[in-house]
Amino acid sequence: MTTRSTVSSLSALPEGAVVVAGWVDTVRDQKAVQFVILRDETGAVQLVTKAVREIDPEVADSAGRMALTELIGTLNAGTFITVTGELVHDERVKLGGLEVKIQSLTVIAAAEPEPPIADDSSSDKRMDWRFLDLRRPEANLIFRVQTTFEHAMRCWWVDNGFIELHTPKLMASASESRAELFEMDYFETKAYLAQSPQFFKQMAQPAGFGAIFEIGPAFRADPSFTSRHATEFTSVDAEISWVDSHEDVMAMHEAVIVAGLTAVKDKHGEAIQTAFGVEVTVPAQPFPRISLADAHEILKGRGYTVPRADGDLDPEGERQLSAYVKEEFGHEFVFVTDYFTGIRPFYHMRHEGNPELTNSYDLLFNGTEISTGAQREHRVDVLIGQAKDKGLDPEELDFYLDFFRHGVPPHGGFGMGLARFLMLLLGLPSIRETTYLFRGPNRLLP
Ligand code: AMO
Repeated sequence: MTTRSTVSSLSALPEGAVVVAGWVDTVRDQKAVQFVILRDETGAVQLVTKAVREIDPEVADSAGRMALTELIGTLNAGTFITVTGELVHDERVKLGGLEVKIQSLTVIAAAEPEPPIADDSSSDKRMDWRFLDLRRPEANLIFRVQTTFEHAMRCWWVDNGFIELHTPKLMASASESRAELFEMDYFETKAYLAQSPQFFKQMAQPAGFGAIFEIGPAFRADPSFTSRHATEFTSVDAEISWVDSHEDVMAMHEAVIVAGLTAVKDKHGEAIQTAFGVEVTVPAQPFPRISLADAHEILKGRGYTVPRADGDLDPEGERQLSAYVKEEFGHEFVFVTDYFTGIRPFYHMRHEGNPELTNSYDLLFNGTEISTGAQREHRVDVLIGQAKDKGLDPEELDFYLDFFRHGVPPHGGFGMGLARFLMLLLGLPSIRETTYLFRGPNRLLP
């Protein structure tokens, strides 16, 4: 492996010989001197060399220096190179106060002269050339933030005795509803892509696992073209035994988010401020909680009546409610609780004594839903009744209903869209930016 110093490590190195490697950002080919801005995954550095335009027999290796000058003159932006040179610390150099004087330069893979995208290319064009788009330092930062956030959540779960699962994504039935379901041929039968790990994360409860989490893919055949929907997304899921209500799920959920955001703020707070102009806030616990019924009243008080007949919040309602919470509590998160039964899946537990309400919540972050959570119905006769109420055939759900026939603790959990979380954290316009490779109704490439 090439022994190279990453750009970000240079400032701590003494002056002297170094090898750097990366891609050419820009070349400034002046008469007497040439500058190359080299980027790698950690930053950008200025490389410099005197230009030698003709052979001078008086100067040692002037032929070699001239060949180097010519080579630099042909470098296209994007070309991957390795450079051996001399590191010099010089405060006058704007870019990081250092530069590398080039001794030799090797082209590893040349880029074609016309880059297919520019800074002002459309989002679609950038997605077509996502590997080039991802070279932008801000894009690189997004996925570093994602890594830190996931890692911190995972650490919190591991520290608290959770087991990590990888549940199958090929299923014999729908996992959320028959809407938005991808169906595929599967030998002599049909299979469906998992819309959520819902059933299998619940299965861990009668399995006696106690508390589990999973970060994995979920699929929805959703034909919409919004900034927050994808046909494949990364779902962050957790499920815990022995909950008294959805309150216990919310307490775990907010603790995990606080752990994730604390790590992100520590590690990337400054870089996020510089790149996106966003101050990362570690939210105070407990997050505000507002029942769905109260949310409607609050919105009415602000002059907004939610247009949906079923009572679910629409995107504008979510924005307005978040604005209210920000004004009243200075908080970026709000749990909207006790959703109406009509807009919740059959497996949500209903209120004791009020079957119109469920032990469930949505979590809104900076104006948009990022998560759904609930206590689950674990009493099999009640569960069958609720499935029938929703027009589902209990026979089709038999494998799932079996989970509740041989002993099961009360339990609950949540599912959260990772890309949505990052989009709202970084103030970006779409989950396309926070998904490594976005999948939508008309995007399967690259
Ligand atoms: P729900 O369907 O609300 O609940 O999904 C949970 C969260 O997943 C994200 N999400 C999506 N992200 C991108 N594109 C999509 N098409 C998409 N659909 C959903 C959102 C959403 O809030 N099984 C339940 C969770 C549970 O109760 O544990 C579920 O999947 O951020």
